[in-house]
Amino acid sequence: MITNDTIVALATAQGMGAIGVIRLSGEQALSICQQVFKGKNLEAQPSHTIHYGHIVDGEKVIDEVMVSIFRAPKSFTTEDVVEIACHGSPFIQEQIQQLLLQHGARLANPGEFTLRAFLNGRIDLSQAEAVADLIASNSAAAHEIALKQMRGGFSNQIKDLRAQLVNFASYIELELDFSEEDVEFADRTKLVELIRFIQTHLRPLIESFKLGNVIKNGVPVAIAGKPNAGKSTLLNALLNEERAIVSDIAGTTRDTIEEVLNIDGVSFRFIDTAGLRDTVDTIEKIGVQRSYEKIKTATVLLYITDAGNIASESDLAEELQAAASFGLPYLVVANKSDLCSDAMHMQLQNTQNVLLVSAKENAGIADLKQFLSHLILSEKVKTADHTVTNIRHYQALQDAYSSLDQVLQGIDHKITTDLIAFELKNALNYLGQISGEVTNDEILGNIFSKFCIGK
Ligand SMILES: Nc1nc2c(ncn2[C@@H]2O[C@H](COP(=O)(O)OP(=O)(O)OP(=O)(O)O)[C@@H](O)[C@H]2O)c(=O)[nH]1
Ligand SMILES: [Mg+2]
Repeated sequence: MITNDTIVALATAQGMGAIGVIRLSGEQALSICQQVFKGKNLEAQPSHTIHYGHIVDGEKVIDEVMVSIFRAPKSFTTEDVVEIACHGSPFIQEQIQQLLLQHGARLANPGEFTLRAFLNGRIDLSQAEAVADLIASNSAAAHEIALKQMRGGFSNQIKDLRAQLVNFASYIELELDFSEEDVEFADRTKLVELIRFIQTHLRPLIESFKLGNVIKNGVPVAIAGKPNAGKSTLLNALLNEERAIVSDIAGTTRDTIEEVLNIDGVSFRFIDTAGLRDTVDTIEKIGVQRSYEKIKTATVLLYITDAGNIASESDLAEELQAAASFGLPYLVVANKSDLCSDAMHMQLQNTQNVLLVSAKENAGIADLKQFLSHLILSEKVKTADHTVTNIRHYQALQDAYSSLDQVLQGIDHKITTDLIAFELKNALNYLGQISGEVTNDEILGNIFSKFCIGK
């Protein structure tokens, strides 16, 4: 990987804007910019300063600009970085980029600025990935997690634990060199202790992924129940928009409908489904099948029931039973509270896991939103300080955990030192992949190709 040439890219979004920022990074950043800049001798200016001037192509003025200078090593990439803030016309931006290319810069690859920051040791790999997550974050919760990770997050902790394990691994390797002499340089009891200690740190991180992943992508909430219960009306009430078709004909919704709503800084993905019933209608049947599939992938189930139809204890018990049968965290939403008898109203209010609402009259909708946000935010508190949102990290953590299990079993069964050494090496390898202490071109290519150009 070549890192000494000077790269250029538009750092702001493509298209028209008030201003556009073009970024250069590399040894020649200042000298290349100077060749097209009129106003000052940039190369004589100190780091972290901003300068007014013009970008020119020979005699022709292209734009009036502000140029910021960040000298190595105090810059995003640790190289000399120059940022040209120009007017945000796509034409001007293109002209300036072309000029810089003509004067010796090279167009940056996707994520190449961040890649350089990583290769130059300014950030580790998980921090680099957090940069991409931060840019993509679209809710307060996703933003908070990405920011924590960008500041070092759990990868610092993993690095520490790994360093302790490296120590033991080197003693074990040493034993292999003296294999004829039957010596133990690595204290097995202490090794077992350390491994258990590491595992207690890995476990909550692994468990946090389930939640971290849904926070990043939106928490899927299935809205399910019998036909005509008012599922689509509820979706509309939540969104405050006539999104789904509502009618008094049972079996109105056939296909699933998904919409995202941000509640208290968390994105929820509401999925309205076809009413659950046995039907001979071919299309509705497919819809019902889809409902079951969608419910399976949801984090939370809102089981909607028509409170006007609940006449007895056994009716209620049946609906509660149906909701619980999916094995998900659920809430029975007793809809149509406006049609419900006073006695039943009282009873439903005092039943656990039941919330009375009227989707049609918009009653109880705020309580429902509060229930959902509490559910997720309290889960978040329960999980680790750090939340894993990245599937690559999740896999590496899991692999490291099971390699450590293998080492423990190996010691327990007194297997040969070379097998223990092998599993230890695997564990070190997986742990190292998270921060990028262990990496290869394939991993890097995979991560950085997903970045946008200019980041
Ligand atoms: N009185 C009253 N009627 C409601 C309420 N919510 C929904 N309805 C009515 O109940 C009927 C069915 O509503 P939908 O939202 O289409 O029900 P659904 O559960 O989506 O039905 P399917 O898509 O067929 O499974 C419609 O006539 C709605 O106007 C409510 O809170 N009170
Ligand atoms: Mg419907």
